[in-house]
This record gives sequence, structure tokens and C-alpha cells, in this order.
Amino acid sequence: MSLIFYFAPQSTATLTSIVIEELGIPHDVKRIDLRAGATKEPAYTKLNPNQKVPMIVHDGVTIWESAAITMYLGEQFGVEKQLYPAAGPRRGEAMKWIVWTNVTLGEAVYRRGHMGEWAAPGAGNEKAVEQATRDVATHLGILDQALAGKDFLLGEFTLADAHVNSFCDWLRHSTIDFAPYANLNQWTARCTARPAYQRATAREAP
Ligand SMILES: N[C@@H](CCC(=O)N[C@@H](CS)C(=O)NCC(=O)O)C(=O)O
Repeated sequence: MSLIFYFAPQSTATLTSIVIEELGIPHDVKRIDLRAGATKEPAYTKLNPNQKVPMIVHDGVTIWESAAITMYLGEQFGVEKQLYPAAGPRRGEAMKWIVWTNVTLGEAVYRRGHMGEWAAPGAGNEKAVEQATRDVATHLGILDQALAGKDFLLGEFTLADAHVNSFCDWLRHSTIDFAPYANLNQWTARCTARPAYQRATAREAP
């Protein structure tokens, strides 16, 4: 088995880093420098015309998009380890949270960023930021409610928790207020206490 993981610290690749550490599968890390434009280099673009991290190459097959990678690695390596549900309704639940994070929560987060703190000087839109901030709060409220009375999204820990929590970690570095989400904050503490999370964090130094 060959698994190559293209990684850059403090990027979306962190989600995959935590997933791989949870699975404990043998892999080679190719650490790339985003600031040096490594994703734009011809060799990288040939593998990934989307020019982003994370990317994995598993037995010669290239997969990008963090949600796809989490679900794929879960299916391939997570079922026996009880870190990802077997095909069926519980897997559907795991997929729901992983995709929701990247698509629905992510859409509001990226909109908020592009209209606000990431916008070029003069190109922002305060009203759009206010709306996006409300949308992010609505989505985080949904996640918070889903965690009420539960340790993890599906009850027991799965890679969906690793994925969704890692995305939330990133949001905690922004001005998004997490104070209203007690269930979410307690769940984050449970996710980040896991040894795999700690190992992945050690990879994050720039
Ligand atoms: N939707 C993608 C987003 C990936 C993404 O935006 N990656 C950024 C880093 S966070 C990237 O590689 N940007 C290219 C670059 O900076 O050269 C995913 O979930 O995998």
C-alpha cells in the first residue's frame, strides 16, 4: 500500500492530517510551501489541476478535496478500526456532517472572509459581512444543537468529528464568536484531547 499525503501547515490539509493520524496508517508526507507557490508548479498541477492542498495519492490514484479525502480514507481504512461507519445509514450521517461543513458552513465562512477580512482595501462590503456573520452563527447553532446530550456527532467518535472539529478550529482563529455554543465547545475539548489530534498538531509548526 502506498499513500502519499501532500501537506502544508496551517491550511485545509490540517483536516486530513488529523484524519490520517486517527487512522494510524503508514504514509509519506510531502510538505509543500504554499507561499512559494508550490501548488502552481507543473508537477503538482499535473496531479491536481485544482492546485490546492490537501491531496493524497493512494496506490497511484489522486484524490483532492478534504471532504472527499476524509470519506474515502474512512471507507478504506476506518471501518475495521471503528472510526468510520460501514456502508448504511450511519455512514450517511457521517457524510452529512462532513459535506455540510465544507459546503454549507464553508460557503458562509468564505463569503464572510471575502467580503470582509480577506478583501482588498476598499473591496469589502459591510452589509454582506453582517449577513454572512448571521449565517455562520445559524450554522454553528445547528452544529451546537446536534451535539446536545452527545459526546460526538454520531454518539461515538468518528472521523466526521475529526473533520468538522478541525474546520471549527480554523474558525476559532477568526473574529467569529464561539461563546454561545456550549455543546460545541465541550465537544471541541473532547476532540482536541485525543492523542491523534496532538500528533497532528505537532506537524503544524511552520
Ligand atoms: N475545498 C478545498 C479547499 C482547499 C484549499 O482552499 N486549500 C488552500 C489552502 S487552505 C490551498 O491549497 N490554496 C492554494 C495555495 O495557496 O497555493 C478542500 O476542502 O480541500
